[in-house]
Amino acid sequence: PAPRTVLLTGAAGGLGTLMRGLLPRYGYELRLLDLLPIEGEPDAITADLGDKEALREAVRGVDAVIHLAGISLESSFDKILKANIEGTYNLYEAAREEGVRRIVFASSNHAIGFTPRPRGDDPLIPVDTPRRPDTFYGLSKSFGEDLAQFYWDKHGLETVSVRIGSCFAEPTSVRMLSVWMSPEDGARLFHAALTAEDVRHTVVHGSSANTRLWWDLSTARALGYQPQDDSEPYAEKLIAEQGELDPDNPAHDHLGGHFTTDPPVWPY
Ligand code: NAI
Ligand code: 15L
Repeated sequence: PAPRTVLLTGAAGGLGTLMRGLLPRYGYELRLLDLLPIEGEPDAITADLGDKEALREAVRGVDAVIHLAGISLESSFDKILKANIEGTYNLYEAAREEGVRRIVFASSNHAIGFTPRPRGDDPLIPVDTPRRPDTFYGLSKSFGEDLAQFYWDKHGLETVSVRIGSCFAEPTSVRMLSVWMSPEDGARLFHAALTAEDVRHTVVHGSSANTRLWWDLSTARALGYQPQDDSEPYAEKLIAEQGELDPDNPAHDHLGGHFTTDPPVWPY
């Protein structure tokens, strides 16, 4: 049967807030969890991903989990280790122990951020491109994808790892024209990831059907995802404000953009 009760971790965050608004339309009953309390949501679970007992209780009885919680930008290795690496492990262990069948994992384009962006007639970046994390943050997403594969192979716990591009109300940079996922397409993709059959561990690229697309959406489409949006209407204004991508700027030359060139956050 299709999942109905879904635990949404990171529900207080930007994407979590968007999905709290959009996913109930698909018939899901959401259980919310975040480190931070959520205004107007007295039933939300306020817990840290480090709290194993709280996680076990949070996943008990749900059909699936959408795992968004964690640090969503570059940070120090220690912080990423705790929230994203140990935290995601704790969530998978809780799900395994409680018999949850499926997790939708918020991976990121930054797991493959050092992949050169396609130019001209270059082929789109395939989903099986070697991982090339651009930050400790991207490394934690690469770990999460491996963890997901391991929990499928070892324990039969299914995951769809969604390498999200940029899911915001609107694209705000020229790079985002290529990786933008509209919130509505985000909800369509999460719904497909929750309901497709026999996903084992599937990795998908998460964006709208952008005219300037850099990556291949075929594994997402194979889940039943049919993107409806395109960033192109935003192109003229963004290019007028910011200029075209500069082929001599290394930050413009890779999928991960400025994440590839920003200095690391110290201390390691
Ligand atoms: P966000 O930073 O707005 O939200 C993350 C949420 O996780 C926050 O509410 C925070 O309180 C919570 N959180 C952090 N550490 C936690 C912990 N130890 N225990 C419990 N909760 C914790 O980030 P956003 O943009 O909403 O992203 C959500 C997820 O999607 C993140 O995993 C991010 O890496 C991923 N992602 C998002 C993209 C986007 O375009 N928004 C792009 C690629 C990936
Ligand atoms: C991410 O992984 C971040 O979580 C998000 O805040 C954006 O920076 C996005 O990637 C992006 O690459 O635009």
